[in-house]
Amino acid sequence: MTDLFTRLVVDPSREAVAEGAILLRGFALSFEDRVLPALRSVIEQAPFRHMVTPGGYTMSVAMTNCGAAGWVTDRSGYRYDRHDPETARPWPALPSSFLDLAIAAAKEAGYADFRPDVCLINRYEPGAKLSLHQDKDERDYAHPIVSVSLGLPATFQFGGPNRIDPIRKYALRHGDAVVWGGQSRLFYHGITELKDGDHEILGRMRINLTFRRAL
Ligand code: MD6
Ligand code: FE
Repeated sequence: MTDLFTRLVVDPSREAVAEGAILLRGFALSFEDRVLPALRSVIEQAPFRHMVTPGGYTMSVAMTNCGAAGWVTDRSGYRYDRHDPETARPWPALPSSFLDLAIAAAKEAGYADFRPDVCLINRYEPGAKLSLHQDKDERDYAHPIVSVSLGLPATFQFGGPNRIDPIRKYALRHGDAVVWGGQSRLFYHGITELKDGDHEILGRMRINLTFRRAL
């Protein structure tokens, strides 16, 4: 059994992004048969919606959630809410396929104890983007975040601890997973405007699942 560092050096599907952050190319592909039907069921119970930022802008990315709470934004701010504000009901539970995927990816990246309690689901249609931001609404930054890309490819921007730090770009494709924590947990990142295209399974969209331990 080779150690994590050796695997990172020799395995071309493993790419170091930053201290504590690793890109696992194609990691989600073997989960896709279970994850896609589960995703469909979550979306039926908690449909995508375009949320409004505290500054009053409607986000181009449509969002929904599953798990013990969901990430929401409105004029009063960003927060995790145990209920879907649209329906006043609890968010759908985390499907077992989602949990299995997130736990396996985190373990592969060296975070063997990661147990997510929430999953934010982002939907990008052509032209949608997510401006540079930090993920800082979670209670404990010791936990990593697992991010899974599905559908159309996107350009992921990864910066540093300050908004003005230099940015590197990574192409994220269907089935790629990014796990990040440690030193880079609060680094700025974003997604540039999605290019039009037609993915063989998901059509004209990109879906991103981000798993966190939020509560
Ligand atoms: C996206 N992802 O990939 C947006 N945040 O659509 C994120 O904002 C993100 O991928 C924290 C950790 C991983 C991520
Ligand atoms: Fe983020």
